[in-house]
Amino acid sequence: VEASVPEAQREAWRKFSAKEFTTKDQFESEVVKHIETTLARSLFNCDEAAAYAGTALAFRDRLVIEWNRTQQRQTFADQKRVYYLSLEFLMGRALDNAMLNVQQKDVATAGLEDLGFRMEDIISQERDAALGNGGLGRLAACFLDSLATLNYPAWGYALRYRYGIFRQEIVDGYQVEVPDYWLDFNPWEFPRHDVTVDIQFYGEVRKYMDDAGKQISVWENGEVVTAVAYDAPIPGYGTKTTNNLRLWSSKASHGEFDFTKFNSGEYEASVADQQRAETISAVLYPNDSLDRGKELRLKQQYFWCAASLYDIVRRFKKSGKAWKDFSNQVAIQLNDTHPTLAIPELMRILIDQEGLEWDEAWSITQATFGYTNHTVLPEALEKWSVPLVQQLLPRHLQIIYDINLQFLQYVQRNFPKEREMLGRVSIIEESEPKRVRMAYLAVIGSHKVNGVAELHSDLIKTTIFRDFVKIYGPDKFTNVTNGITPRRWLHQANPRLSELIAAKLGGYDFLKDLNLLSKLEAFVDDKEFRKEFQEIKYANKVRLAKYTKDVHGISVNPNSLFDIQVKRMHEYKRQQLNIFGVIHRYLELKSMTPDQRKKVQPRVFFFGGKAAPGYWMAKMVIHLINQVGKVVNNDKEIGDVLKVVFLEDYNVSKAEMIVPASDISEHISTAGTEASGTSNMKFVLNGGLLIGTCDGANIEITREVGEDNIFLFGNLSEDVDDLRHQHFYGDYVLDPMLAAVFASIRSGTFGDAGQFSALVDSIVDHGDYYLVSDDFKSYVDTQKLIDETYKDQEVWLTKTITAVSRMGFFSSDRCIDEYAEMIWNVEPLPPQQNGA
Ligand code: HBZ
Repeated sequence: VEASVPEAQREAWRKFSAKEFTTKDQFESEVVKHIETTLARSLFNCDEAAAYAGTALAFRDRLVIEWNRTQQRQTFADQKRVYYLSLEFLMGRALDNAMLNVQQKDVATAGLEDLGFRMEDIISQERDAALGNGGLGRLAACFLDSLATLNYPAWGYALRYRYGIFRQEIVDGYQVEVPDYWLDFNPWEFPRHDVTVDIQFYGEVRKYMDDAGKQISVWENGEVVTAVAYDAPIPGYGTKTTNNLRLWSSKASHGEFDFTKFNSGEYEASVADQQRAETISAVLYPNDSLDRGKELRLKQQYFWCAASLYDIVRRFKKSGKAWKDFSNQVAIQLNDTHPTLAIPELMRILIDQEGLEWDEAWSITQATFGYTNHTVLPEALEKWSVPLVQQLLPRHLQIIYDINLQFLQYVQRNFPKEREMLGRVSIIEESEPKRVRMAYLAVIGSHKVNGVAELHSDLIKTTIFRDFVKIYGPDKFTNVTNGITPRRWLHQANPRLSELIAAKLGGYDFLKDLNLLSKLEAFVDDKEFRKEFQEIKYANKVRLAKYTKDVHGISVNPNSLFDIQVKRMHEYKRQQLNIFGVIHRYLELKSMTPDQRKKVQPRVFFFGGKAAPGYWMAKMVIHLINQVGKVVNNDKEIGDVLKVVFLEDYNVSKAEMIVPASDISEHISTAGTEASGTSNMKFVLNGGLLIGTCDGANIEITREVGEDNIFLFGNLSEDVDDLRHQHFYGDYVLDPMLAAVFASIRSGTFGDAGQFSALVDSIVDHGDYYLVSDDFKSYVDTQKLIDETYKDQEVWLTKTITAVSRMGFFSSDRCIDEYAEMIWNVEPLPPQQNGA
């Protein structure tokens, strides 16, 4: 029962109800109040960190007011809600985003100036909330921004990791991982010590017959860990809607210590129990494309799914509605297979706790869940060992077997002649030990399955889920091409460009309706506009050049062509292709006369990205990039014509500085391997062109911006199988330019060749799985074309402006509307109910 203030006293309450600041003076008064009282500091003791804290707390208060109101309105409206389950939300910094979304950054900038601080310095005090690995986690963050901006009633659910993705340091050219303890000061979260859920692990299942002769299962004698909710407000842009992101933290179920143990002298045991419980939410797993099958990871997944479902079901039950209405009130989206245990968990709640029959529980479950797939790479598909699931979640394993039995019987009835299909589609893989195929469970337990770009959505239907298309028909499978939020990735990252666009289009409406960018194309020949557009790009390059000098000690000329590849390090993303191309360029330059060299378009190659700590091949590529940089950057003969920079510790806040500074960015995965990519969209939106393969969203970007405004190269996904076969049978010749690159590596040009032999061997001797050699010539030729094209700055500028104006499709607002209509069947709160 919730306590509320009696009717008669509400008048007094309302009189003093918290109000938002709207003026500079009010803002300053809030900041000073927080610094003096909340932080207990003074005029004589206020550094930038304190000024950040005061500013953040002032904005936090603002958000909280709208957040509370939004929750009330959404409860009152009683519409269907969306729950986005993601183990990762790569949020980045919150302050700048909050200021821009509530449209008070100007007020705050002026206020801080009065108090003696520069806004830029204050913003950069904040640590990134880095609760994610890469694209999947950042997509979830963009989706939250769009859900709030479009007034959908929506919650995110995740884990409150004590350590987010590790910080990357480069020491002697090698990656070193440093822990990211980010919670030191986090004003954006609210602990809800009253919102807790006890989560069970291990134990056993007891079955008995009830009086009516029905079989009942009880899961008992397990170990219990408590989930505590921490909430973060998610403000929409230019709306009062402020949604909620709920993060679960684990703690021992009996509070700090087990006092029985503690009092009986078992101090160590009681502390150890407590630490064991807290370990569950301690750290984000840093693998972005490999399934490691670790018990702690499975514990994280169940802990988070069970706590979130308990919360969702509790909220539903408060409405007093019947179970048949559950899926009319609740849509749950599974971001990859990580939350798939939510499917058997909902079945367990409905059957074991609520007493529903299997068939009804199953149709509710299927109608509730949607599943998004983000990869076709086999090594990334989650499969949990049956003995592990049996031990940790004995009741869930029974339910999974029951789901499988029902499913296989259905397949047998409908495809009686295809007996081999049963083994192929079974949720249980008959390996040693047996394993649960989580992607199959997710497909079977959801009403819709989507890929994240057209090519990818087609590929899942013909590869990993081929049999399921036959079983369920094609309508279960759909596509929602990824998108990005233009608030963070244009307005926040590139304020001058956003302002210029607003000046031309007569306001900032394009930030809410990105298709309005198309009107920019009318200005493509406008001299003044072109000049300003180009100046902004140059200024953004100067900013990155300054950073490169300050942090890495490398001088780069902002008049060079800036070529950027920033993303997680992975063989399929082919940073090795890029660096081999750089070596080829270096060898060419070395063979030229000084006069010839002067005619070459100067270029800076920027790289950035983390390698999973156990992925030694990816780490080897980082090392090679740094070694090449060391040689090239110090070669007096080469000078400014070629520079190579590895930007340490790539993350969201650095992306906001890096992305607007590109002339060209590289999205060069082996065709058919990159599900979508999202940074490709960010770069084009900020006036950079792409060099890319026909993969993921590159294909749709080409469709939108036109073939003339993108540099595509390489083999197509339909040719990949044949090419791999040719390598297997030794039926190919190594490209001679690539052979020369390898020869120079082997000769020790970039340090001891032994350090890179596994990388070279993987291509020369071990089948070149990612087809680097097959695409090398096409890549080099296309880079040449880019040099030529860039020489005519007017032509280049026309391409970039045209491309920007055609990027409307890639707003995450469009994605969210598609999910809402095709998958969730939810509506935004209408204006009269969203506070507008
Ligand atoms: O998801 C990425 C895809 O590689 C990229 O193409 C796509 O644009 C993006 C959004 O749909 N996938 C990931 O980022 N995946 C992970 O980070 C990941 C994290 C933990 C895992 C597996 C994958 O266990």
